[in-house]
Amino acid sequence: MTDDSKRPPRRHRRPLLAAAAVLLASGAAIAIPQLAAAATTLQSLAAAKGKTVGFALTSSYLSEPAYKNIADTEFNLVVAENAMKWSETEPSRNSFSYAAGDAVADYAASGGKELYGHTLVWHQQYPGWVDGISSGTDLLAAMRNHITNVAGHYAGQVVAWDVVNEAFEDNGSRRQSIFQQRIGNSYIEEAFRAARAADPAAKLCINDYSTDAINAKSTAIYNLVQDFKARGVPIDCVGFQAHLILGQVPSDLQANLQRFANLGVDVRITELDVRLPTPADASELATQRSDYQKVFTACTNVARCTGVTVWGITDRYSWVPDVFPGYGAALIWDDNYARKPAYDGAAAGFGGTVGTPTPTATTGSPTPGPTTPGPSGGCAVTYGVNQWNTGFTANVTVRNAGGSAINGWTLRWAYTGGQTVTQSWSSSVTQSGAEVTATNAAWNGSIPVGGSTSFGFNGTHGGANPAPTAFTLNGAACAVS
Ligand code: 9MR
Repeated sequence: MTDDSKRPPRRHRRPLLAAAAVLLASGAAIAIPQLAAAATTLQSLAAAKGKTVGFALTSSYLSEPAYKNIADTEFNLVVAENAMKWSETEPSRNSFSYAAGDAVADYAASGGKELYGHTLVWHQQYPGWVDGISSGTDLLAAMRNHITNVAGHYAGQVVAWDVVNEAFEDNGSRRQSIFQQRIGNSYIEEAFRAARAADPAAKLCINDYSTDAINAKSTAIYNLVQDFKARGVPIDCVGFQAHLILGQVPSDLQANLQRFANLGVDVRITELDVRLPTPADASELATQRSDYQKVFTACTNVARCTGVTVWGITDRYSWVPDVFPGYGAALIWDDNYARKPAYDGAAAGFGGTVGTPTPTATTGSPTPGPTTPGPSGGCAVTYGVNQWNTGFTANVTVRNAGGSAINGWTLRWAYTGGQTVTQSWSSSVTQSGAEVTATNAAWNGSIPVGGSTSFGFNGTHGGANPAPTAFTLNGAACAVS
């Protein structure tokens, strides 16, 4: 983590304005500095909690401006989705290939983001030559050599490694991987010892899925950590992948994280996504928002939770539909890079105050939550409406009244009269309770300084149809007319 990312976000801009006013009143000729919009991002919220928020990067997607913009601005930790796995880094025995992994490391370094290493030993995505090794002694030598080289190569760059990934079955027994079968139970501690020797500064983690609850599998890892600690085998952290299903965040997630923390290791949510049957409807997206909030909240509430990593940025490139046909929409940004309600859930779980609470079956109708206004003056919104008995058509014009071009926009407002958006054009509009989020279409995301764009939608109302009184554009409050 860079020193910058540890610094709490700057909140107090008033003294600067007050000082400028005093100077102006005194007749001094000054240039008033351009005040940048203090947009709340996931990484600013994470940094304020002393945590990191990460994403799994596939470097080729950085050529898409929308992907890169989100990667650049929202996260302060990066993990390679695939580029540092054994098949990528040692495709033939003792011949190492770091180009793809280095691209991820370089991206992290250039943006001042932490780099998380994934993964040194795993029963998937290892090269075919490993399968040809029949003796335990030889496989142990090959595994040590792999770890020594790869962890050595990234020493000084990674903050942590998933040293061993997915070593257990759901019933708590050891997975019968080639490492387990040839080397035996000791392969895990051998891997951790080799990693410590190769990179003494990196935190060494064991990582797995379906361990988010207190269950047989997580208890097997708990027992392993306890045993390693008792015997002096190096281990510093435990990763909980959290590949979750909609509405199924374990109620004991936080308690589970805490019991590991109490053993004296760090914990982390390492691969979060929340899959659902596609296409997603508004109610599922609201549940997903709540799920994200629960996971981020659990991490917030456990001091030794270093942060949360999401397993990708956009639903467009998620691994989920390939592996679970008919499921997807598991991430925070949709196929078109529009923020989903899950974003607000994540932000709220890290203490952000954007958006509204998610309505649930037990809480009844949603209550508008607090909003975080940004500085005004950067945008101006005109909201016009034609209405009849229970229906209406709204037209919204967004003007860029700021000093720099807008490239991609999200406009948010709250409906206080129970209105529901039914159909939109020239933007993608989603609604979660009272909160409405409109995101640019592919063709109208750029608004030059002084320029404007318009979009519209149909909706229903229950008799009263009060116009929204506040809008935010990319997190900053807009003037309203
Ligand atoms: O997201 C990864 C996908 O692109 C790869 O094809 C897949 C290969 O097995 O691995 C995916 O990432 C996995 C991660 O490395 C370990 N935990 C489960 C993740 C999802 O399968």
